[in-house]
This record gives sequence, C-alpha cells and structure tokens, in this order.
Amino acid sequence: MKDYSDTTIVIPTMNEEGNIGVIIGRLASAYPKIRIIVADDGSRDRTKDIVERISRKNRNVRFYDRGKMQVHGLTISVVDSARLVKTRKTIVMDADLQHPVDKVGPISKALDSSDLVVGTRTAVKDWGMRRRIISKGIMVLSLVVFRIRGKHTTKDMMSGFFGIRTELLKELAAKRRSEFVDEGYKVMLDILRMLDREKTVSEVYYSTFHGREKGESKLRAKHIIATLISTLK
Ligand SMILES: Nc1nc2c(ncn2[C@@H]2O[C@H](COP(=O)(O)OP(=O)(O)OP(=O)(O)O)[C@@H](O)[C@H]2O)c(=O)[nH]1
Ligand SMILES: [Mg+2]
Repeated sequence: MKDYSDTTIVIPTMNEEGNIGVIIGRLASAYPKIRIIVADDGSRDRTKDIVERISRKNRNVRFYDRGKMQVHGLTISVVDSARLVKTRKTIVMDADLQHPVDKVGPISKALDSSDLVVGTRTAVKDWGMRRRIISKGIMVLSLVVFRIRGKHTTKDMMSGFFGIRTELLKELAAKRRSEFVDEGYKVMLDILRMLDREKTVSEVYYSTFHGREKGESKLRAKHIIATLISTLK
C-alpha cells in the first residue's frame, strides 16, 4: 500500500480552530505518513494550540508560526513554506474542508507525471450572486489574458487546491520571489503565470465546492484586487 511519505500538504491558516483538527485527522488517517505543514499567519483563536497538540503525537505534522512576520497573506505563507518541505511533492489546500480530502491521493499520483496538478471544481454551491459574478468575471479575464500571452490555462484558474513538484516550487520561491503577489489569495495563478510552456499541467476534477461550514471567510475586496494584479502582472 502506498504510504504518501513523498507528499507534504501545506495548509495556510487564519483562525481555523473549528476546522484544522478535523482536516488533519482526515488527512492523517486517509494517507499514512503524509507530512502536513500548517502555515499560520497569527491566528488569535486556538488554531496554534490544536496543531501543536497534534504535532506532539504525530511527528509528520508541523506548525509554521508566521505570527511575527512582517508581511501576512495566503500566498506568501505558501511561498515561504517551500523551504520547509522535504518531500518530492507538495499539495496546497485550505483548512476549511472545502477541498475534498479524497482527491489528495489522485493529485499526488498525477504529480508523478506532471509539474503542476490543479484540483478543479466543476460546480460551486452556496455562493451568492455577487460572488459568482465576480468569480466568473475574473476567471474569464484571466483565461483571455493567459491565452493571449501564451501561458498555460486550466478550467479552474482560481483554484486554491493544487499540487506541484516541490523542486519547481522551491525554484520559483527562491529565484522569482518578487513575482508573487504576497498578500493575495491566488498563489496558483501566480505560478501559472510564471510557468514555461514546456512544463506539464494536468487537472483532477471534483464535483462540488461548498461554502465553508465553520469559521469566517477572510475574503475581502483587497483580495479581489490582488487577484486582478495576479492576472494582469
Ligand atoms: N496563512 C494565511 N492563511 C490565510 C490567510 N487568509 C486566509 N487564510 C487561509 O486560507 C484558506 C482560504 O481562506 P478562505 O477564507 O477559506 O477563502 P475562500 O475559500 O476564498 O472563502 P470562503 O469560500 O468564504 O471560505 C483558509 O484555510 C484560511 O484559513 C492569511 O492571510 N494567511
Ligand atoms: Mg474557504
């Protein structure tokens, strides 16, 4: 049986006490020996306590405390996590259970033959009209811009769930650090923008992306602007 010791999950967090223990539990039981790095930007709830308690028992789980860092953001948290990853494959997923744990295995497997693997949602539930329109608008814009520029495109340009060969992530994080939109939400969009056409990109589909059940969304207008910058940069 495959033990997933070649894969690290990076989970960016901000106040996820209601979700983080659950997602780590599900990942660890579905994927023995998988490594997990929780990249936390200074949660003011019990996120840190929960993860540190788990990591005392499970050495494969690590809390990366970014609380005192000068710049905070989902993207910079993922980029800065790159140097901590010791496995060949890295998968990024949210803490709030919106990304299906059962697709981690297929993404990890697809990384055997791809440089980047996108977890693509085929439907979105629970979103209001405003969010749908904004999301669709930015998606179409990014598709047009990326096609014109001869970049890779995927069916879900905005996915926060993706896998990447760690060597490639480390290379981008070290050599092209300034091209990431640090405080943005769309680290994969930045990566797609930087990727040469010789690199291989594939997709793993999952059916429905539900609204979060616990905790609050951190999505703000500034993130929409950051996404536009990621698209047009
Ligand atoms: N490290 C770090 N993580 C963040 C930050 N903002 C959000 N996150 C985490 O990034 C993930 C995605 O954030 P969400 O608020 O769920 O964003 P979203 O999925 O677009 O919004 P919802 O659909 O409302 O959940 C979650 O695991 C958050 O805890 C941040 O500034 N730094
Ligand atoms: Mg979410």
